[in-house]
Amino acid sequence: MNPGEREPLAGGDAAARQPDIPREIVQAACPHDCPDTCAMQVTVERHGERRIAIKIAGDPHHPPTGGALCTKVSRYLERTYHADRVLTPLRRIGRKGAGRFEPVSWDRALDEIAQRLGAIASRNPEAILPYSYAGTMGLVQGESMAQRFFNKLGASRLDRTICSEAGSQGLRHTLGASVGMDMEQFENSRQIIFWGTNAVGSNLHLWSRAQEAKRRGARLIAIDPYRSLTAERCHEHIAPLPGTDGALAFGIMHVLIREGWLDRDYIERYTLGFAALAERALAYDPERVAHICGIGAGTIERLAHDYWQIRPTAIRLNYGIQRTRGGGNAVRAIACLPALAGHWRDPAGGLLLSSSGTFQVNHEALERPDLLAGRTPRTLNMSAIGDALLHAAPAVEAVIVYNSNPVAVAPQSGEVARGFARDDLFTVVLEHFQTDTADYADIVLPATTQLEHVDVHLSYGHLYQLANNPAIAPLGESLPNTEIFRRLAQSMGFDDPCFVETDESLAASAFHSCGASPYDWERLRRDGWQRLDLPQPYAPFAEGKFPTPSGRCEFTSERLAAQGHDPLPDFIAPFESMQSSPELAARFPLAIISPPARNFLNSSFVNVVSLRDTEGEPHLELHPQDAAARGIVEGDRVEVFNDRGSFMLRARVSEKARPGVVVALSIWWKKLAADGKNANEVTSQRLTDLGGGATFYDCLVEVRMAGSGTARVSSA
Ligand SMILES: Nc1nc2c(c(=O)[nH]1)N[C@H]1C(S)=C(S)[C@@H](COP(=O)(O)OP(=O)(O)OC[C@H]3O[C@@H](n4cnc5c(=O)[nH]c(N)nc54)[C@H](O)[C@@H]3O)O[C@H]1N2
Ligand SMILES: Nc1nc2c(c(=O)[nH]1)N[C@H]1C(S)=C(S)[C@@H](COP(=O)(O)OP(=O)(O)OC[C@H]3O[C@@H](n4cnc5c(=O)[nH]c(N)nc54)[C@H](O)[C@@H]3O)O[C@H]1N2
Ligand SMILES: [Mo]
Repeated sequence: MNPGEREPLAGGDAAARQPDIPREIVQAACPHDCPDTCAMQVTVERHGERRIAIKIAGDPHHPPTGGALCTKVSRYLERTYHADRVLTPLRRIGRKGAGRFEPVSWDRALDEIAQRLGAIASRNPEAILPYSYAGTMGLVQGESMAQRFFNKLGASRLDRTICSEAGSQGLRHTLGASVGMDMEQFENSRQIIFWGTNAVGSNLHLWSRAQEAKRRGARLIAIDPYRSLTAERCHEHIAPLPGTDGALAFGIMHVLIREGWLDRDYIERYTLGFAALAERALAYDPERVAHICGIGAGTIERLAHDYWQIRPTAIRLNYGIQRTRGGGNAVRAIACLPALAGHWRDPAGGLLLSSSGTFQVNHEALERPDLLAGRTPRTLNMSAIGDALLHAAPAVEAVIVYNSNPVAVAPQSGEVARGFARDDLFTVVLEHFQTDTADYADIVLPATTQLEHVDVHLSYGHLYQLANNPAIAPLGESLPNTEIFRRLAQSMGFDDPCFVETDESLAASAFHSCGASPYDWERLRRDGWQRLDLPQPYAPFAEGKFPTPSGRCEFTSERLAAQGHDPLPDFIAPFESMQSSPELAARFPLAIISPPARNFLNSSFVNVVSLRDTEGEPHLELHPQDAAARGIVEGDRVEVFNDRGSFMLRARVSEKARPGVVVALSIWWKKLAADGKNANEVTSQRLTDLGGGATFYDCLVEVRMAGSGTARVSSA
C-alpha cells in the first residue's frame, strides 16, 4: 500500500456539527509511553449504528492532566482515521523490506501463521520469539493474552530492557522500587533539578507544575549535555558530557560530606552504608569531577551548596540519564542524594524517576505464567535483537512483533534490518501502520487503536489508575491485540479456558488492591480514573520505610554484592568517550545523542503529516566550533558515521549542542528520511552496567559534508 493512496477515513474534524446528531463523551486514557498517562475525553457522534469520534481532549478533572493534551495526542484522531491505517491482514509479495503486500482474509492469515508456528514449535518452541514494547502501555493490550499465548507455546522470553531497565535496577537497589515523589507536589518545591530529562517535550504535565513552582519563586536547574527546550527555560543549565552523571553526583556528595551539609539524623535512622559511601566520595573532588564531566569545578561547588541550602529540592530524573554504560550506577548515585540532604522529609522534596512500582499489577492473573508448566525457556534481550536474530543458537526461526517498531528503534539498526531480512525467518507484525518493521513481515495483522478497544492503565509519572473505554468500533477488519492472540490460540488448538477470557474480564483482574480500597473496575471505567489509596500529601520516604531488604535507603547493597556487583555505586565511564576510549575518539571525536523529538513519541506519529511537518526533516545540531572545524554551515547536508553505519541529516549550527556533542532528535521512520536511515544506524548493541539496558547515548561518531569522502577540515 502506498502512503497517500487512499482518502482519509471519515471522522475527525471533518464531521461538521449537525444539531440533531446524538453525541456522547467517552472516558479514555492515553496509551502512549509517557510518564503523564493522561485521562482523555473523546466526543463521539452516533450516526445510526455507526459511531464517529469527532473530538479528543484532556479530562479537566483529572489532576495530572488538567484538561490539556500534548500536541501529538491532540492529533490522535488524525492518527486513528489516517488514510494509511492497515485495515486488513496483509501478506508479503515483494522481497523482505520492500513493503509490497496484498490483502488476505483473516482465516487465511491465521491458518498460515498457525501452520508455520506449529511446525517450528513441534521441533523447538524456543525458536519462536515475541518482540514487543510500549506502543500501548495498556495492561490488557500489552502483555496479557499475548503473554499467555507465548507461555503456552513455551516460546523464548524477551527481556524488555530497551528503555528503563538500567534505571529501574538502580532505583531497586537504592530505594527498593520504582517509587518516588508525587508529581502533584512539584509545585511546592523551592528548587527543581531536571536531570537528564526534557520535561517540556516528554513530561509536559510535570513541567506545568514546575512552572507554577517557578511563579512562586522556585529555582529551576537543568543537567543535560544539550540545551533542550527544558534547559532553555530553566534558571541554570549545566551541560556535562553524556554518561558522566555518576561522577557529577559523586562530586556533589563530596562537597556535602566535606562541608558537613548532611541530615545526620535521617542518615542515622533511615540509610545503610554511609561510611563506605563517604569514603568512596572522597575520591571525587570537584576538580577531578569537573575534568570528567567537562564543566567547571565552581559549578559543582555551587550545585552542592544550593542542594543543601534550598529546601525542599526535588530532583526530576528521567530515563535520558541511563542510556550509557554506567546508567544503572548513575541512577544509584543520584538516588543517594535526597537521603544525604534529608530532602525526603518534605513531600515536595526528594526524587522522581518512576512511580510505576507504587501500583500493584496482578501480572499472574494477566499473563498466566503457570501455562509454562514448569518449562523455563531461554531469555533474549530486546536491546540486542540484531545479534539475537543473526547469531542466537538455536536460531530464532519466527518473530511475532506487536506494540513495537524494532527496525526503527532498536540499536545498531543495520544489524537489526539484516536480521529481519533473513529469508529463513518467519515474521508476523501486528500494527496500525506499515512501519519500517512491518515492511519485513511475512504477514501483517491490523490492530485497533486506543479509540477502538478496552484497556486499563497505570502511570509511571503519577499515582492514578485509568480506564480506557472504546469510543468507536474497530476500523476495517482491525482487531485488538488480545483478540488476535485469542484467535491465534484457537488456530493453534490451545483450548485452555483462559484463551476465551474477555478484555473486560482481563481489565477487571489487572490490579491487586492498594491500601484499604479494593480495585473496582466497574467504578474505574465509569469514572475514568482513580487515585491510589495513599496519604495526601504523599511523602513516600519521610520516615524511611524504603522497600529494600533492610528497610533503609541502601547506599550499599547486599543484593548487588550477591550478584557479583560492586555493593556501592560508582562512576562507570562510557564505553565510547574521549577519556575512556581515546583511540576510538581519535577517529570518531564527537558523541552523538538522539533523544525524542517533541512531536514524535518514539517512532509513533512520525507518519502523521502535520506533526512531521512541524519537526521538518531529520537534523543534526552541532556547536559552532565543531561545525567550523569541519567546514559545515547551517543548512548543509551532513553525514554522521562510525564503524557501525551512517545516516544523513541537515545541519543546524548553534550553541544548543555543547562542544564535542552532536544531537539528532529522534526517532524517525527510516523510510520517511531521504536516505532511508535514522540515528540507530550508528548506535551500538552494548548493554548497561545494570539491567542489560540499551546504550543509545553512548556512541562516538564523526560528521562530514554529505557526499564528501572525508571530514573537510577548514583552515579557519
Ligand atoms: N514528546 C515525546 N515524549 C516522550 C517520548 C517521545 O518520544 N516524545 N518518549 C517517551 C519515552 S519512551 C520515554 S522513556 C520518556 C523519556 O523521557 P526523558 O528521559 O525525559 O527523555 P528526554 O525527554 O529525551 O530527555 C532526555 C534528555 O536527556 C539528555 N541526555 C542525553 N544523554 C544524557 C546524559 O548522559 N546525561 C544527562 N544528564 N542528560 C542526557 C537529552 O539531551 C535529553 O534532553 O519520554 C516519553 N515521552
Ligand atoms: N536512537 C534512539 N533510539 C531509541 C530511543 C532514543 O532515545 N534514541 N528511545 C528508546 C526508547 S526510550 C524506547 S521506549 C523505544 C520505543 O520503542 P517502541 O516501543 O517500539 O515504540 P514506538 O517506536 O512508538 O513503536 C510502537 C509501535 O506500536 C504500534 N502500536 C501502538 N499501539 C498498538 C496496539 O494497540 N497494537 C499494536 N499491535 N501495535 C500498536 C505503533 O503503531 C508503533 O508503530 O525506542 C528506543 N529507541
Ligand atoms: Mo522509553
